[in-house]
Amino acid sequence: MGLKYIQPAPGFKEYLPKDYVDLIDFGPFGKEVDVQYMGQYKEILEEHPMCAGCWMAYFVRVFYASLPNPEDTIVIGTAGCARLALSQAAVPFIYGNYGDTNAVASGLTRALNIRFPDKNKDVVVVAGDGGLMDIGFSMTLHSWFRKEKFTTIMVDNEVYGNTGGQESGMSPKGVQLKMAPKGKKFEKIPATELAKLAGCVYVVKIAPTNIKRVAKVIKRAVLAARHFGPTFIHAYTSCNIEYSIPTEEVLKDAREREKKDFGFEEYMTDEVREYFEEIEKKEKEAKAKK
Ligand SMILES: Cc1ncc(C[n+]2csc(CCOP(=O)(O)OP(=O)(O)O)c2C)c(N)n1
Ligand code: SF4
Repeated sequence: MGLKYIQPAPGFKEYLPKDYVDLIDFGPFGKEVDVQYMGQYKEILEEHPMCAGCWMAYFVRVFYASLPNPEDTIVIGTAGCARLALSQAAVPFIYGNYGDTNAVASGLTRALNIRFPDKNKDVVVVAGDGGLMDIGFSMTLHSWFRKEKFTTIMVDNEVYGNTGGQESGMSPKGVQLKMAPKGKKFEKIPATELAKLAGCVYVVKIAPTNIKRVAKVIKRAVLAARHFGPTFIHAYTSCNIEYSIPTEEVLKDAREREKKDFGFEEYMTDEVREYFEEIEKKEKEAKAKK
């Protein structure tokens, strides 16, 4: 990882696959890319085997387009739908055992700090609601209590999608699923509230209806984790298959859920707020000078 690692030795470039060369020449490594130009440059994630029209797949694509320094990022995932795409991307990916992502990320973050004390190396966990709030619950919470400096992104499709429709702690109360036909008996776990209580310095709840806002919070979460402590994004990423949402209605569904129970929430500590104000002011000044 790092720009040097991505750049081939002189003379070697002509022997590399075209996809790789395009990534070096037209990809987002080492540059600022604006998420609204997705599709107009070589993306970190282009092909994946997730279901057609899956909103989680779209979110993962946006996630890669939003990383502040993709060349210095390692992504950790686990069993679940998202890893089908995460493992196809041009950013190093580690497959943590189901439930263990935040323990793996804790060790990795510490190791990177020892190996590269003067460089920023970003670790981001992207995993499902089952992986983070059910089976990985203790690993997730304890990484937050320990104030581990990495970002956790929960792609919440409110079901165990990858294994065919079991109920998750994040499924809404009353919902009937293929493998939970009696209906869920209790409310969704209040994940963002737990994150705040456990010490996350930046916490967001979001339905990805506004791509620029998604990009902004992902960048903020990674930067805040780099300097201050654990950060958490709870994103609604619907499952077309288990919730029978026709592909052409995924955005409509996301907008409806946004109104109902995924209204945008952004929490940050005072020191994180001051930090963003400072860097965003500098960014504006730099843009005005151009
Ligand atoms: C320790 C362990 N327990 C169970 C499984 C089986 N398993 C694989 S994916 C999955 C559920 C995935 O649900 P979620 O984390 O919500 O992600 P989604 O597929 O819905 O995106 C389960 C139970 C496993 N791989 N490892
Ligand atoms: S099962 Fe659901 S969440 Fe998984 S890839 Fe298919 S639509 Fe997406």
